[in-house]
Amino acid sequence: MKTLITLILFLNAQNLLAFDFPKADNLWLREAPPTARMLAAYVTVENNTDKDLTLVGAFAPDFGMTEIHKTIEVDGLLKMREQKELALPQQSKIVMEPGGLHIMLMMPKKKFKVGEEARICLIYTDKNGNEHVQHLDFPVKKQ
Ligand SMILES: [Cu+2]
Repeated sequence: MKTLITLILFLNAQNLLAFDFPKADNLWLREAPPTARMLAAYVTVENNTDKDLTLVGAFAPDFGMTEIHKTIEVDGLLKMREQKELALPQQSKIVMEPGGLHIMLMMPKKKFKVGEEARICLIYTDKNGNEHVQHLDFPVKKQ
């Protein structure tokens, strides 16, 4: 019985590992003054898998709150809007970069210096509504 349970756990773990995540490139967390209450991170995710996905959010253990935002201009003012769902069909990509889409990291629990990394996890759903969490390490860089 114990062997069977171990085998089932092992197979489940294999299934989790087998999930094909979008390719993540150009990851970086923008260095901010030590007093900053909000930091921004950027990444390009390219869906080369055979599944249509939706990016539905992010979380980061070193921050109290994490959202995906888009900077938009409204009447000459720059505003940020939360993006609760970003479609990422097969063979498409989402580009996050300064002035546009970004991962907004709020309430930092520690300070980040250039050369360090921050763990940020992207949450995707597939067409069956299953969640898939991609764990990524973002190097801290100067802007
Ligand atoms: Cu923002």
